[in-house]
Amino acid sequence: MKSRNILLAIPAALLAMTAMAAGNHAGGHDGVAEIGKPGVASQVTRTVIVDMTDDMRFHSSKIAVKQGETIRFVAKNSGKVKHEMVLGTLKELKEHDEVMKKNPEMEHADDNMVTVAPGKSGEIIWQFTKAGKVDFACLQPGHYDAGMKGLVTVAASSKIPVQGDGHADHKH
Ligand SMILES: [Cu+2]
Repeated sequence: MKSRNILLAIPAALLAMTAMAAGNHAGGHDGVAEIGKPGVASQVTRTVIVDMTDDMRFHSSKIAVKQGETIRFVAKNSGKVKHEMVLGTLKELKEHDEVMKKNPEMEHADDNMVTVAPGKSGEIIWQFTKAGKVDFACLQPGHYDAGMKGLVTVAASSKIPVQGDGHADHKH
């Protein structure tokens, strides 16, 4: 698709502005603004349960949300090995997957991911600020390659203010 090339051509200055607009979360993940931002518990509009199983699948792996929605993902590990749910762009997930392969014992944690022990569940609260697609995957070594991935489709909404123009009012 041509549109991907256009995305890659966004000047660094614009990306820097986007990062600033993302506000107080200085996580250093360049793609955070693209996939949304950490959500606030009091603003959760919906809970989505995602079951993670040892056949290397998420159930469901296809999730539909509306732009502006804050979702509480409850990631349930029904398997006997560790699984995790990591939200990101496909590019970020692939890069992160490579790092995890080289450092299988690496502990990693951030607002866009949750690592879950067998039989347990964990959660991610995430606000989808931009219409489009947000990928997710399990980055335990080998799991992504085995197909443990999914997709959140974010439908455009006209009801919320335009993001990132600095004029959005802050509601509580
Ligand atoms: Cu897994």
